[in-house]
Amino acid sequence: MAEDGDFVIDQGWDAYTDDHHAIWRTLFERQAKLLPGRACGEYLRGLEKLGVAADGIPDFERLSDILEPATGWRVVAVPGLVPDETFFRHLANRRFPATNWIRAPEQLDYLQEPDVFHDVLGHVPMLIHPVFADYMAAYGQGGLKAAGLGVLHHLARLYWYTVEFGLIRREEGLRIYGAGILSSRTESVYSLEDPAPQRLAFDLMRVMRTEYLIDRFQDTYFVVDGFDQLFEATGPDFTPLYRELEALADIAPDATAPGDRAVPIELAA
Ligand code: HBI
Ligand code: FE
Repeated sequence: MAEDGDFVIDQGWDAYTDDHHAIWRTLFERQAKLLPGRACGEYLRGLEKLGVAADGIPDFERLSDILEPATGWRVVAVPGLVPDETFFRHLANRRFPATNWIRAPEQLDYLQEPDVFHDVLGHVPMLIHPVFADYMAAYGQGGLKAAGLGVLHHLARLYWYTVEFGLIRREEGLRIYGAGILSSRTESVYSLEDPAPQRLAFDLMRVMRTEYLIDRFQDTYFVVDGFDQLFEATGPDFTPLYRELEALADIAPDATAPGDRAVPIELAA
């Protein structure tokens, strides 16, 4: 499985200390209190099926042995952010590259680069959902193509506003599926309840035009109606879309644009 140049390392599960597992426990227990009623049901079921819990940093082999029969995905350990090309190739081959180290105690509330908590608590549970699992693989394939066309920044935005910070509409209200929110104590609340950010109905071209900032809460969240909508969005050949995008201006993270469909927070039944 490990191809040269794919940055895959051994997770080193036995090398984790009690302190490492204690940091995981602290972070997990915080989210366990917040996410019921905020995370989408598919995510919560994924967490349960994978046995991701407070006891400590999960063993990626164990997670992969549950994931693979369900959706073909495995979790591989990497030392941190890997080059875009490598990242997309892993996703295209249904390998989720998860960082193997955990943040320091003083970084509990924020860290720049994804650690094992962000990747495993945030991203992995959704990979047991068949449609989302297919979306992630399709995204990887699209990324390899986009890299070839030099339009990666457009696709990175799609990843950012769905896989990292996506919201989904349910009759009981808005729910979270984006990993960047699910793994953040503060943004789990802000994204659903704060009147400051705008929440817009998902629109593929609008998302691919919208810039993002990586070191603060989002000014804009995009809301999908379902994961089928997300998967179908990756259906068409993006080449003509990229040509269209080249002629359209980027949109600032906090800007509004013609055609935006605002989604109100109180989506009472
Ligand atoms: N590498 N390990 C890792 N994890 C990521 O989430 C990641 C990455 N490399 C690039 C990247 N994400 C983003 O630039 C994607 O949008 C391509
Ligand atoms: Fe992430």
